[in-house]
Amino acid sequence: MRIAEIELREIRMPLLRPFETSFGVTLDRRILILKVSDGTHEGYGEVTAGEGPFYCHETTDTAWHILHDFVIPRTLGKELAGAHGFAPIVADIRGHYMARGGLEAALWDLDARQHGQPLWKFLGGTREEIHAGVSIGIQPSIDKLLKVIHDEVDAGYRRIKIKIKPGWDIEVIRQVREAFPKISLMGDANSAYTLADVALFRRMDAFDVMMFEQPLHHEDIIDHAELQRQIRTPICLDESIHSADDARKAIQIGACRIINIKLGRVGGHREARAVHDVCRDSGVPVWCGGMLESGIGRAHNVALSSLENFSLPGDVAASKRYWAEDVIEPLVEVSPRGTIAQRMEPGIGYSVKQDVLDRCTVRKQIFSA
Ligand code: OSB
Ligand code: MG
Repeated sequence: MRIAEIELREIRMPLLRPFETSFGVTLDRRILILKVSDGTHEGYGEVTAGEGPFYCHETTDTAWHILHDFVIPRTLGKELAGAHGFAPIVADIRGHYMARGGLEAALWDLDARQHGQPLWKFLGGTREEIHAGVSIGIQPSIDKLLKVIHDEVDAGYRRIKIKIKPGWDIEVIRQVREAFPKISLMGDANSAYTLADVALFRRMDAFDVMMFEQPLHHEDIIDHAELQRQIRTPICLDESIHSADDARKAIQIGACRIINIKLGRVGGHREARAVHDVCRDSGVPVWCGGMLESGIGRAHNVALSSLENFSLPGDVAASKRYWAEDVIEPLVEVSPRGTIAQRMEPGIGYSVKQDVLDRCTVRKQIFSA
């Protein structure tokens, strides 16, 4: 596979609703989109970095810098052993997984198209439909949250994730559980707590929560292992896991019983698959996380979720939950049974709406070999 041209662009897309987590509020997304071409076929990928360095150190702008100055120059004109051959040529770059992962994803789309195969099959996936869940941001009131949950359950979603933070946790979970005794419910803290909160988590054990996602520091596994020893509810790691090695260590010391895999956070499909395999071999289920992606990143998440050990519903939801207008067609849609069907077309299986993409674009650069 020889990469003749790479296009890097920034698009701006307003979210339909503000999304609030323990680390801040997002209203307008600034997303980097990569297009790669071998002269015949094209592939699309998305950088999942946020606007500010709050979920992790990367931002839209640091990703542009790393791609522009380091990742793209190394990839352009190179003869790669398929998308699989990309990771080794950027292996010496430390961190910046989302920047690398955006280009890596585009290369997998291209590789799958070269082989005339849908990406999910090309990745080795077997799930022809995946189970969709939703991530619901912190709301102005518990009543408002209950209403949002009601609507999402009505829409068919199989699992409800709520964001928690100190002051928006046990009372919220108590009331949600009271209003919805049967739903699959989980809480995501995005690192808002410390070991000083063990007693609080022990009290929250009473509400049959599927898992607490990343309760402690974004780089920690040691304290998570201590917390997991003291609570019954499974811990799921998100921020702390960037590689299969991280996953192996976290599982080995008992820091989690579930792992959320995000394509960008681990640097692309190759490492995502490796994390998946480590978890599968240890009996740890995984699910696919989301980063408020446009349709391009979302399509990659749908394909990734087809791997066998993605046995729990992920944060992969319908385009219309996020955008008035998405950049792909058809839109990512969720059935009344809470499922998303895989596409049978080559590559990501969705086509990019060039006019919408161009309208959202605020900067673009083309690199030719
Ligand atoms: O921690 O999973 C997270 C969004 C931005 C940053 C971090 C997270 C999230 C989500 C949203 O929970 C998932 C989605 O709907 O895309
Ligand atoms: Mg999370």
